[in-house]
Amino acid sequence: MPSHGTTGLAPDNNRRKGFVGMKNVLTGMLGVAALALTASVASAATLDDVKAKGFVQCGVNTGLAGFASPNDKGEWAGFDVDYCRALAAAIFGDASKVKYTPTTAKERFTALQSGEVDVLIRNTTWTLSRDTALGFNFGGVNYYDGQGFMINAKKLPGVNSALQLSGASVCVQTGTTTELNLADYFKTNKMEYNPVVFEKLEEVNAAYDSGRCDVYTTDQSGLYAIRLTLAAPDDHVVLPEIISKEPLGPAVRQGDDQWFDIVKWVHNALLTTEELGITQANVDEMKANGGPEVKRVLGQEADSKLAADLGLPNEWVVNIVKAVGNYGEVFERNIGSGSPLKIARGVNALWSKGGLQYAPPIR
Ligand SMILES: N[C@@H](CCC(=O)N[C@@H](CS)C(=O)NCC(=O)O)C(=O)O
Repeated sequence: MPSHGTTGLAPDNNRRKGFVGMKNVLTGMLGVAALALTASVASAATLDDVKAKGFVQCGVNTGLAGFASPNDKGEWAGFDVDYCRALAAAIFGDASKVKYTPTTAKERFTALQSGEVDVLIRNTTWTLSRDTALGFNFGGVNYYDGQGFMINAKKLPGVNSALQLSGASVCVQTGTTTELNLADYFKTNKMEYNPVVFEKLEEVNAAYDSGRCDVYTTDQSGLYAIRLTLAAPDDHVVLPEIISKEPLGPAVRQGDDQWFDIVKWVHNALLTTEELGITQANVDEMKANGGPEVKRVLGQEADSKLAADLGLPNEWVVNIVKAVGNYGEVFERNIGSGSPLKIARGVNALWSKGGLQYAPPIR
């Protein structure tokens, strides 16, 4: 595990790029002056930095099945991991050019602020304070989620609603919106609870599985992933209440619009290709024979500057789809019908199919 500082330095004072590039020049200068200078030097360099080192450093979970966890071969895999891979494919035409930094809920923001990671793609909820005080920008919502509760039905046989949980002990991970929503929900409903709080995911899971708490609360997607890892998954049920909005998405540091645009448009490209029926299997055929919109999206329009203006090679979308497929393919393979999680598309369906996923036009 990497260690992260806990100083919570303001992001503008804390960028690695500036420190590396200016290190020698600044030797001997006062620390305060150095920090002020690096703030301006650092602001627009993530793409250059990524290209120079030859890979994207992606902040992910420490291990959440379906979203980001090492597979049998020890390779990182999952829905969020495929977003990291899509980003690398867009930049380098090679999805393997990613290095992963596993982060707990608490560590993740320092990892992004400090420049240890270039992007955080780790079931992170887009909130106002993360967008402002923490200094981030969110490149869209790759998964619309909401917080839920899971109980052991054998232990609590009569419980079928969260409103019956007064007095329960509740396992929760610190550094999350989960912890805050939990407090709001019990207060609003005038119920008591006993929070059992841990920093590491495996500690929360072990505490719940051993019966140390009555309830597990986190994002619903997380509950489905965690249930599979319990000793007897079938004994556990997810209660029907969704108590919050958890729009999860990739986050970058403020101050680098080009990098923000790239992360945002990789997500939009995944959605757009699903909408246009461009898949991993047919992308070459679509590139050759598609209609004007398909050709434009796949970089085949004559004299197009779309990719160059983003700072990417012409076939960035082709390379994304070849590497990971479109959004629907990424979803189904990792967390949907083709995965052990079997999560329904639900609100994560495309807008044209009754869901919320909607990308602005690539033109
Ligand atoms: N979406 C929420 C919760 C995210 C979160 O960290 N959830 C936990 C529980 S599912 C998790 O992913 N832990 C994984 C880890 O620490 O590696 C947030 O952004 O605060």
